[in-house]
Amino acid sequence: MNTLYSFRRCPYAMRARMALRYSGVAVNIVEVSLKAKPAEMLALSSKGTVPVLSVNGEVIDESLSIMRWALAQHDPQDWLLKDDPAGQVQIAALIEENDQAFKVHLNRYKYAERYPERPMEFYRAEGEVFLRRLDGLLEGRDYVLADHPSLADVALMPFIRQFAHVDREWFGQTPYVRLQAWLQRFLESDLFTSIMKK
Ligand SMILES: N[C@@H](CCC(=O)N[C@@H](CS)C(=O)NCC(=O)O)C(=O)O
Repeated sequence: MNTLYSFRRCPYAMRARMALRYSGVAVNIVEVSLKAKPAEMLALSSKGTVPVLSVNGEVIDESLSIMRWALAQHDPQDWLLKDDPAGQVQIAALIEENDQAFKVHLNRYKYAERYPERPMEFYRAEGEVFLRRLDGLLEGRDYVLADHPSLADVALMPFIRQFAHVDREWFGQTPYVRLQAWLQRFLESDLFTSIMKK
């Protein structure tokens, strides 16, 4: 049986669960406590982060690799943009920017009291650059790289959600109305609601 060690509210685990669910691959999801990680998970991957996928004797312990593994099994809506090499380069670049730079800004904005060198608004403005960029990509289409979701949309969405939810009122009054609609569409999607069920 395929097992995914997951934590419901972890954005990396969310994106892995969405890709697995979309691909239709059956997985048994084990909700772990980050304070008391199960020994069997640590035996598979000693770095101790979720998500971890154990499948046919193989262990995949990076969320993006889990997503790519799932899509290699089944990708009915072409999230990989398989006939669009330029789009594939953009997928990788957006995810890289999200996981490296934006994630840092998000953490500092969310936990600004831990970074008292600067006010919260400073960290928020740093993250906002990425929001503006994504909003620009959504001009004339519903998803950031195509008129259907790609790996980039799904990989980024849990992080944009976190950023938006630090101060929903602030996010709601920004000029990024396309990004707001994009996020709302994901939040209401069967895909997202199904992976967040308790
Ligand atoms: N690069 C990893 C990052 C995963 C990650 O950092 N997950 C966090 C939870 S959101 C975690 O497990 N942290 C370990 C801990 O809190 O003990 C991935 O993409 O899978």
